[in-house]
Amino acid sequence: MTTHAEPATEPPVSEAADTDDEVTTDPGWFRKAVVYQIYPRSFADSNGDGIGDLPGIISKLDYLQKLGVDVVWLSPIYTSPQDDNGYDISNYRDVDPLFGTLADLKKLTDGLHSRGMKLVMDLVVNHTSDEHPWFVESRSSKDNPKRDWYWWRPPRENPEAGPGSGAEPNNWGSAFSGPAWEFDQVTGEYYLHLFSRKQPDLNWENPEVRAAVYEMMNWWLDRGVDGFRMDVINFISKDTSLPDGLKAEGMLFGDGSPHFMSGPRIHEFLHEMHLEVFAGRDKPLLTVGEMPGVTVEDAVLFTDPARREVDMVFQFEHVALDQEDGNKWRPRKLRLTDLKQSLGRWQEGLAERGWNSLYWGNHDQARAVSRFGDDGQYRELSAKMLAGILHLHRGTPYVYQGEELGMTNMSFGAISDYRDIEVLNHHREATTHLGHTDAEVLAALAPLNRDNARTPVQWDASRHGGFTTGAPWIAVNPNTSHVNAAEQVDNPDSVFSFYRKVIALRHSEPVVADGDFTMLLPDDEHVYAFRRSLLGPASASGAGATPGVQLLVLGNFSGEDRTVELDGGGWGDAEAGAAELELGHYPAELILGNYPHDGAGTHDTVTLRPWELKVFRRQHNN
Ligand code: TEU
Ligand code: CA
Repeated sequence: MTTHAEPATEPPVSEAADTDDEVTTDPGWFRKAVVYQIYPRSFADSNGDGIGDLPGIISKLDYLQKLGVDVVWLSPIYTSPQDDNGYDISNYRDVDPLFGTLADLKKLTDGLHSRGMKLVMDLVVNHTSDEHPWFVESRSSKDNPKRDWYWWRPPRENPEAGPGSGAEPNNWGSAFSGPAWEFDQVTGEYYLHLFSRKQPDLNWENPEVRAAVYEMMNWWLDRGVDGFRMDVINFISKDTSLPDGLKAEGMLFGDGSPHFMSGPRIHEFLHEMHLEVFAGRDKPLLTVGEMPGVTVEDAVLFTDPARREVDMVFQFEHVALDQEDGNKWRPRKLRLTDLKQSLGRWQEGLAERGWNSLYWGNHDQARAVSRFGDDGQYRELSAKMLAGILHLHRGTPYVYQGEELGMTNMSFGAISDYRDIEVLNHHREATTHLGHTDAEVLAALAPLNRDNARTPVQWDASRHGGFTTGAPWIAVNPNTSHVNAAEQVDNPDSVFSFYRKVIALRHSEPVVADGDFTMLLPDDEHVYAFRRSLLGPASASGAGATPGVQLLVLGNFSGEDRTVELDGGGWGDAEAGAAELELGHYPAELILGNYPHDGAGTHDTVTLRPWELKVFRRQHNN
């Protein structure tokens, strides 16, 4: 854990106001920004077909503005057979009729822009749909000009294997169960698909593929979108020899990830993309790379502004701590010390160079309050506490739709209640090839399956939560009767109102965006504690002439009272040791909390009530 008290090195941030003839773009603008993720299928349905759509989103723009977010990241709305809910794209330059039209998208873009928000699109270019014309051509013959746009390999020598089975070119498994290879009758070869068989991987070694992707990205930026969230972008460079992966005991397939995660040419490709797509565009854009398995060391390289790759990455370490061997079907209890150790290491690793993204959830993860908080008695308190803890780390926070309402995991019944290809395929494989019972598999997949996060946004207490007038594509959580936006938007004590406050704090308080981060109490199993510090602006007489600002953030991750000792030389300063906190020597103000009354505390201790969050602010001399 970082114990040093050095000031954060601040990049040159231009405070100059824009003028008509000279556009100044603040390169670090996204430090102050909060991003809201929309999973369109589950957001709001305008036409009663049970599936969320673009007009539905447009009808909720005032809601987003009220929440105060700066950027909307829209999960895929492109033409798609919907094998993986739109992450299988058959036309990158059109909108799927399920969701609307290009004209609707323009209206959405304009509606966001006119409210001061930006639009970030999902970019899914590790793979296309097998129905994309590129793949249709590629599979048509071995000498088709697009043959080499994908990964085709002949069957492996295996005398026992019949045609198309057991002769896969290597032993890799797909993320959605089964082998990562599909045999194609037309040419008698296999193609690689790290995800579903309807998601063939593009061959980024081929410069024509890269050029086609960059052209498409430029087309979108020219149409006014403000950036991209890049799906599994660290999978695009593969070891071209595609070697077998290690096969763990009890597993059906080898683990190919060392051969495609952050592969040999990944930095080269992302830098090239930057030059071909982003360089020279002077409006503020956002690029965030989704990167399963990325390490802190690599993330520094990906996000160092001087290297011109991406602004930030989504790392996966903290969302793998509550499972055995990173296997989401083998959930286990999370230890708070593991969470602090992991997030603290990311804070420290990207303190000087690079930038963090911050998230508890998204469309692939369980609901934050069910996973990290308490979705029973303390649902509201813990949802608020989690918001405060996450958003006050150093980095750009992401809010996943419904998180701002404290939406919870869904309790599904039979496997037929699920919709996600990942969970359906896993259930089939586990009950057939691995010999587990239906009940065992259902119990194991309940906590972390992706459909937890994909139930519709709960707008009101009506039958389908105000999401649709028809039959929703996936069940609405019955707790919409009391967990819903209508109840919360104008209620000052709601989770929604708390998110508004936390988001507003980032905009008004520079230490939230720019301050450095010091983890405190790393060994405490119940209390999450850290300090943020920002030196005051240097005056003419030199640095340190004006007071700086510090925040002390305390969160109780338990349902019992917890008392924290405040001792030593000041909020965990280096001299006092990182494990100690102190309030007494300086006047500190409680600026944010999730209980109506301040509660107990003396100069020497603070007692946190169940799931309590307390944020203190003080000025200090530099
Ligand atoms: O997810 C990539 C990814 O690695 C996972 O988080 C994935 O959800 C998988 O479940 C691992 O268990 C991205 C998208 O966010 C996801 O929705 C897509 O299904 C996937 O890529 C393929 O495009
Ligand atoms: Ca619809």
